[in-house]
Amino acid sequence: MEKEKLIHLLNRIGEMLEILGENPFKSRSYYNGARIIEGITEDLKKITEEKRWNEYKGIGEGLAQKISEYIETGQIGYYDELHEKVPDEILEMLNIPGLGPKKINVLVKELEITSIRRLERACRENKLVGIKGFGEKTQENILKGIEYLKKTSDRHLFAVGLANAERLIDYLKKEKSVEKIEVAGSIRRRKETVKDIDILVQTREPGKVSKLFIEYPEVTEVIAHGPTKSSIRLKDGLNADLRVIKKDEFPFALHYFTGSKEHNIAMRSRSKDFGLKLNEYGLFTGNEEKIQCKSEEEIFRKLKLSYIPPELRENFGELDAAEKNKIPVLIEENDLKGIVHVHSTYSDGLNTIEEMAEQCLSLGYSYIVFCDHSKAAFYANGLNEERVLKQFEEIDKLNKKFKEKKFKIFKGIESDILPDGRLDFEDEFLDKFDLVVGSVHSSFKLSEEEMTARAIKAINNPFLTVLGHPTGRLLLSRDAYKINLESVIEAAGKQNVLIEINSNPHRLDLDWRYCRLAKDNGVKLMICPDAHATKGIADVKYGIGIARKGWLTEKDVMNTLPINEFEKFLKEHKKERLKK
Ligand code: DGT
Ligand code: CA
Ligand code: ZN
Repeated sequence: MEKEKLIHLLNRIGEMLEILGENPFKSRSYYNGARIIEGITEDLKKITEEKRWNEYKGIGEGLAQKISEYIETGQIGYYDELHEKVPDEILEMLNIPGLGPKKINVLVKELEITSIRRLERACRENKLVGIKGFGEKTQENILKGIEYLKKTSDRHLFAVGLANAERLIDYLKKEKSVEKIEVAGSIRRRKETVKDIDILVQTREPGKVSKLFIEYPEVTEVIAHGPTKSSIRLKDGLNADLRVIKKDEFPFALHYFTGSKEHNIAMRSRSKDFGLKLNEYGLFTGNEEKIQCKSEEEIFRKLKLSYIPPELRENFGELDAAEKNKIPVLIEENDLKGIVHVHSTYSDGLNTIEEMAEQCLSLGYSYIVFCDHSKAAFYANGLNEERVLKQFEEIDKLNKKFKEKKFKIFKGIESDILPDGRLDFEDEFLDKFDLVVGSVHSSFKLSEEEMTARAIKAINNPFLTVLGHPTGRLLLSRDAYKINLESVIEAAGKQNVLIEINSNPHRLDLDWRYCRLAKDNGVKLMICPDAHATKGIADVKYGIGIARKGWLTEKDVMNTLPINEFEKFLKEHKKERLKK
């Protein structure tokens, strides 16, 4: 926590310096410092106490002094000083996709634009076009960015919502009178983004629990405080609602507040067909008699439905399936046997091959597939043929050591899909890999036809195993590129190419809405963390959430295979594809 704030402050100092038009050298040293801190695994306090910051190349004396100040006081005076000159209204403009501090500096200087509102007006009045370094295109993009911001500003990544919900629930459990506590809403349904945290509690002491709730240390504002409903704002920028529910109403409230709204409407309509009424308080007969239900399962049963897991409650056909007893057994976290698509220090990862492998082993997985970037991704230190071969040597060496632990490292690559759809290596070289992920990392602005053709050309390459993050979206910050996913999925099905569910919480790409289409086209999936550090490996849990939302079972996802079968699968898959 402490470290993350420090990283944020250093980056912010860099940005404020740029906005103020200071020497770029200066701001770069702060960005650099933030990156170095991010990579340090040692205790920062210890380094400060032992005055060892000079051991870190890139952290000069001035920076060391500020870091030490933060470690000792929790603040940086220099940050506050700059913040006086660059208020929040200006900093908020940084949230506009595509607008960086350097451009903001120009906008402030030339047009006295000091807020998003003013910026929007200036764009609409066509005022940016005349400024050096701007143009019609930039102005258009900024307007689009502002629109995007408006649309998404009250939403948060699922991972942020979940972490906040878990912390808050742990805290509330301290109150001994809490008999039941559940998170409902979009977090329980594992939506990729969430607006707020909906918490339901059953307790004999509503007053005590809601008092504890509003005294939560992470509260920045109490929005409402009452005996059955309270609402707070958290420092991470999202709200949490607490509802105190009576014991015999709990399953009904849990079902209602889990939603989705569309699922609730369908459930209510089904109840009506049975002459019943369903709401957050209960299930009632025509003459208002209450039908007792002790659990959600029972509510579904009373409506002649099998249990519908929360992830499926999106009115995507789940009632029909439940009526026919056809709800699939959804994949679970511990079905995954191996980790596919991670980066190492060979390209832009923070940890070595050995560290990443050890982490997988300690998490109970039995294989890992490295997919570092290929040479076209020069910004990410992508590998050329020579460096790939060097990596292979290291992997071979490590595999000797891991053999007795029944753990294996596979050789993979995340090859760029070049703008024309070719992969980044010649076929003979691609043949050396156990697995090839192909991803688009450049030329995002192609037309839909061009982008679709690009992906399909890559799919037609017999050495491609998995299509990586198929839409390139970054949740809440960058829209998917234009691509016809239906055609891409169809092509993948024909060519027997797998599609990735990229589990990075910013991506969650393939989107859950397309998983069933993939399955219907015979496409298998791979749930990948795309981890750039040991910490990122655990992100596969978010991919599992998406796979569950997409109705997928263990059989649909290939890295659920145990190590021997996985190895066999890769070999046979390659053979099959080459035959076609
Ligand atoms: P979000 O936007 O990420 O917070 O999504 P939800 O689904 O958590 O939405 P929220 O927090 O507004 O409401 C929680 C649940 O309460 C929602 O999933 C279903 C239920 N609900 C809310 N408003 C309505 C409504 O007007 N009709 C029905 N049938 N249910 C509702
Ligand atoms: Ca909600
Ligand atoms: Zn990638």
